Amino acid sequence: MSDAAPTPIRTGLATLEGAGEAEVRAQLEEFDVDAPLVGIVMGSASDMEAMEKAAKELQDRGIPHELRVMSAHREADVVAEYAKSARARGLRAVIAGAGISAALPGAVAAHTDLPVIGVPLSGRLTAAGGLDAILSIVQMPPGVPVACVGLDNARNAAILAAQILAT
Ligand code: AIR
Repeated sequence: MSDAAPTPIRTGLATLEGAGEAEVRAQLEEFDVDAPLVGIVMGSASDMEAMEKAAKELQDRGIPHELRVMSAHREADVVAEYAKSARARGLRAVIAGAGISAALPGAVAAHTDLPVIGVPLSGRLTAAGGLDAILSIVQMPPGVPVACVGLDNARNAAILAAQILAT
């Protein structure tokens, strides 16, 4: 073992030793390490069972996330506000699941430049076994893309979000 003094902990703010330590610790505490990096949104509470699989995958990977219900059609203003503030709140990607006329991923993408991953959902109201939601999500206009995973495959959306965070 060396007798040398231990190397002080360096942070992006200062060196954690001596006179400034209390201030540096106070600043470090302002960083919320549990702040969500991925937002999971869905058009209805009836989508929760399918979309919870994304949350579980992120949970298993230790990626902080949040889960919200908001409909692109029933609560358009809520969706717009959520998307507009997403980057400033620290989110790095948004997973959006919806069924039937599944506008939610596109509505989110309209208001943020964060990557948006759509999850088309088959539900009790679906036409053509989920093809309605698939086409609603995939057929975005040029310049406003969303990614799209397979029908009801929220877990894949979470894996893709994790890959985006790792780039
Ligand atoms: N939805 C809700 N607002 C817009 C759309 N497309 C979708 C939900 C859900 C389906 O409508 O994502 O898959 C049925 O919703 P609910 O609330 O009637 O069960």
